[in-house]
Amino acid sequence: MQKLRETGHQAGYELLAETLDAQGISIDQVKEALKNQKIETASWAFANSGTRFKAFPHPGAATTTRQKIDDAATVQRLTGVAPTVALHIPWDKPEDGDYVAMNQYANAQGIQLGAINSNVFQDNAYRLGSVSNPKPGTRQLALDHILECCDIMTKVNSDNLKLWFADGTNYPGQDSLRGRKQRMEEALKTVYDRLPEGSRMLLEYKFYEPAFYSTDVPDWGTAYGMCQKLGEKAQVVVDLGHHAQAVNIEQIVSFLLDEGKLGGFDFNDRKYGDDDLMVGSVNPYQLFLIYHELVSAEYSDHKVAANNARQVAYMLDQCHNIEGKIGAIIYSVMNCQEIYAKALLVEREKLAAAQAAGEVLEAHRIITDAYRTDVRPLLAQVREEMGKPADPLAAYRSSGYEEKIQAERGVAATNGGFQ
Ligand code: PSV
Ligand code: MN
Repeated sequence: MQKLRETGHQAGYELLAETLDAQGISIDQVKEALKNQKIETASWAFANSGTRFKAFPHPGAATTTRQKIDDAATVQRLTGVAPTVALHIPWDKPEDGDYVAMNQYANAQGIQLGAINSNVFQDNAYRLGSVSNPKPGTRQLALDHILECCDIMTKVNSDNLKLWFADGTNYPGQDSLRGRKQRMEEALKTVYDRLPEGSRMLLEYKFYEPAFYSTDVPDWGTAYGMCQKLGEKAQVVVDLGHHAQAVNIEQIVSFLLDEGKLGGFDFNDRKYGDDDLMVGSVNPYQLFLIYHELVSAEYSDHKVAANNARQVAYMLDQCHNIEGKIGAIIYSVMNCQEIYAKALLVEREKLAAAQAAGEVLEAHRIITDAYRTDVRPLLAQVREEMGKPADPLAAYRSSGYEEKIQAERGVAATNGGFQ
């Protein structure tokens, strides 16, 4: 494969361009879409992480937010499609409290700060939950934190407030399920009314963990219902690791798009639980089918779905426990590029005709043909046209950045589990 990568991509690119031309697909349109693709990185993915058993320290892993910003800027420099980095508060609270300076620092490194993620799951006060907690004082503590996140958004020019709640119960009878729903809705309403001008609230769902019996926003239907009540600035986030096995995520995506309620993605992959592995590493076909729904919506004449598809916030929410950080994040971005490119190659008109005629096998074949196309020469061409390395991961490995941060930062101490 190494040899194949080194022989250049020109012949493969030209063959694909000819094929697309014969199919009536504009290669320029495909390349334009790929150049405009955006994937947000997450600050916490640059730091050490682990399981509840052990967090292995990776030499050079970021410990400060400035280091995380430096690493995110490196990913952007090499890929050109990761211009923003999401923050998690208080993990990314500046020591001097100066968010404006932190934002300026990020901009000077060539990136913008992205979604502000609140954290209402780490304090001791949250044993029985945050905004759904039976105690009013704890609910207020959590609410104050989320409202502080709204203020931070204004300081760092962020348009997205991302909310995930660990709230739930461990035992039947522990609390009133309806009571918890009502407390959650009340808090969300207060936050919604305080969203900065022009921003969105992105609500994440997760079916279990850390709560084991009930979770207060367990699925997309609950998140959708809550967002629907709140108004148009509230939308649902789909984290690929937050479903039971075998759930059809692409169908959820299609439903939300059709309703204009898809806010964004937390991209990752998994085999069993919320494993936070690299996106596209275990089930790239699922990722392709999700991207196919997005592309179909974007190029459809259904206005709501098309507009929604253009505003989706794509983010990597992953934990790199044993494979190193920055290389893994670059590779994840490349996976998103590859899968998006394949989805752009679906012969959509032919597909619609096959579907209308009830030609099951033909419709399926059109989809799988696109999935099986080797788009790496196309992406190498796109990257070169963007002034980026054809193989960002190889470029990272030979850049000396990893050696530099290892020498400068050393090996950070970690505790037993998730940091
Ligand atoms: C929860 O599992 C989650 O996916 C949420 O997005 C959090 O904000 C993130 O992980 C980081 O803990
Ligand atoms: Mn997530």
